[in-house]
Amino acid sequence: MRIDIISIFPEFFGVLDISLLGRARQAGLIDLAVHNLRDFTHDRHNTVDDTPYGGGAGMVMKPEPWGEALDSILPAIEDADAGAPEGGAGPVLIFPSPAGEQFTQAMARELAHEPHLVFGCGRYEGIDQRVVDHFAGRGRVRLVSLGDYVLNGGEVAVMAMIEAIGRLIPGVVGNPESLVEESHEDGLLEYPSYTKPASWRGLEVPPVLLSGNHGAIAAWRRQQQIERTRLVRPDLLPADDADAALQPPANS
Ligand code: 6GU
Repeated sequence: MRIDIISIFPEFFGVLDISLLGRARQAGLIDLAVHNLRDFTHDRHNTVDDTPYGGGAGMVMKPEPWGEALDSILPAIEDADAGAPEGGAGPVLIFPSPAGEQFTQAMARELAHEPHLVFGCGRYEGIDQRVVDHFAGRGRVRLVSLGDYVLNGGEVAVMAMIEAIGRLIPGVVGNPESLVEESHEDGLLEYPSYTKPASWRGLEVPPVLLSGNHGAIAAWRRQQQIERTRLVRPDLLPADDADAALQPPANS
């Protein structure tokens, strides 16, 4: 997968050199480039923002540097994709924004299949809306929010999205089985995990996990998932049919 990031803080993404995603890049599974938005300005101060039309607090990111930065990334892709079918082809252009649709595990799964993602990190009060409108005609544009709170800019949000998406790319996580039994993969929170020692500071590992009874262990884990989800995230359970979650997974 090819990933391009545009930001006024390219140093933010240095951590993508290390850990799981760093290894995935070294292995050639992820081809990632970070672009400095200020490289696409032409004034002495490398200005990327200005006051909002209509007044109000804060600053808005100017459209021209964004236009040039995205132009420099997108046409190269259209060449690379030459011959690809219309619609559904070309990169997905993602603008992190608290005004966007909510990022979910389902969206991460969907985006993990894309050959090319472009992330445009806004700062200040956001990017001139015409950037979004213009590029909506040239690619698939999505405004995406991490959740209902406000960050200072898109960088941390993009880091979270790339980590969630990147680990779903085949080969990035060594043991694909470890991706299955996780929070949100089956619509429930994950069950609690334990390792040795069996007794620690007076706390015992639940005996069923030491029983060797795989059926009983699976049933206990399922029960724990449902209880946890009911307690802290009841919104994840089917509203009119909460008992549906009590059914074992179809493949067990
Ligand atoms: Cl994607 N961006 C910003 N600036 N704030 C956020 C967010 C994104 N998601 C939640 N809050």
